Amino acid sequence: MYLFANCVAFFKCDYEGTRRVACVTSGGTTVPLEQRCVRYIDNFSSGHRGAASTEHLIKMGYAVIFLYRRGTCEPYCSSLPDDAFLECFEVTKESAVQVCQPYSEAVKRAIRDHHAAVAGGLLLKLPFTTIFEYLQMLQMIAVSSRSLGPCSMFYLAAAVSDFYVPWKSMAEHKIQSGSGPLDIQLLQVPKMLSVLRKEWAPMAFCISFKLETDAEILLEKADMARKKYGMHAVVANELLSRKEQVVVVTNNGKIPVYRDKTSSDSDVEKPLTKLLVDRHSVYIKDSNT
Ligand code: PAZ
Repeated sequence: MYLFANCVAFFKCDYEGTRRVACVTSGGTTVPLEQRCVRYIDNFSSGHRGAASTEHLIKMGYAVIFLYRRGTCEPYCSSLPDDAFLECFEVTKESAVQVCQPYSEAVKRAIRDHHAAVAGGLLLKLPFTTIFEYLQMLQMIAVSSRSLGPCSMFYLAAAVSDFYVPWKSMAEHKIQSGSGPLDIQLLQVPKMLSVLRKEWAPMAFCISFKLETDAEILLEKADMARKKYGMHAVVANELLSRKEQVVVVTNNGKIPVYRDKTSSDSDVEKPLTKLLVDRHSVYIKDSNT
């Protein structure tokens, strides 16, 4: 209920205007193995793609709902150490807390940019952990954003579990190790992308991501996903090169996007989001005619 109220309030302020709203999903979903969860299946996603893309989209005028895995990268934190709170701050002799000198500029910038985005109504961060939370929250966001029509964008960079244990067949208590080898049947997670496109937010501009480790099958699988789920674009990436290059697969062809290697602080998300925002502009224009 609280989440729904939050989303509605977030959208309402832009309803009269022309603000575009992107829902960026980020990080990996977990699959609990027990109802009183002690163990779960996880994946590698760091959330870097989603966090960096969020910053670029906000810079380009979007309001972003950042649906992210608790504990993964968040926008405006990339230049801070992993344990920012403990490493960036120190206690003075007078018991005041101050920023340690080497991090002074990075911390100030992160705090300033984050506060500006939140105070300006341009960033709403919603954390998830499990696949169940993720799908429920995505549905709620999509349904609440329906009234934005083509002005809403779904940028689905989260690594969503393919297999899960249904709640009803999940052990209630911690699985005992003395009972021999573990035999659990995982069911396939229903593909919610078609439901998102057809029912939850049929007018939204939808971009999904496809990750493979085998370059031979990547582009074909991305194009198959585009057609099967009716995506406007699928971003294809390989595990090892994902920070350097991606390929945007659309119905007009395949466009490679590279990180600018001449600059050390550049990322592939900058040209990627620019390309997708341009495509979104064309989509909005076509929807209005
Ligand atoms: O989160 P990250 O920056 O470490 O990696 C990004 C990514 C590879 C998870 C993303 O680009 C992606 O491909 N997501 C979809 C993965 C999939 O389900 O195929």
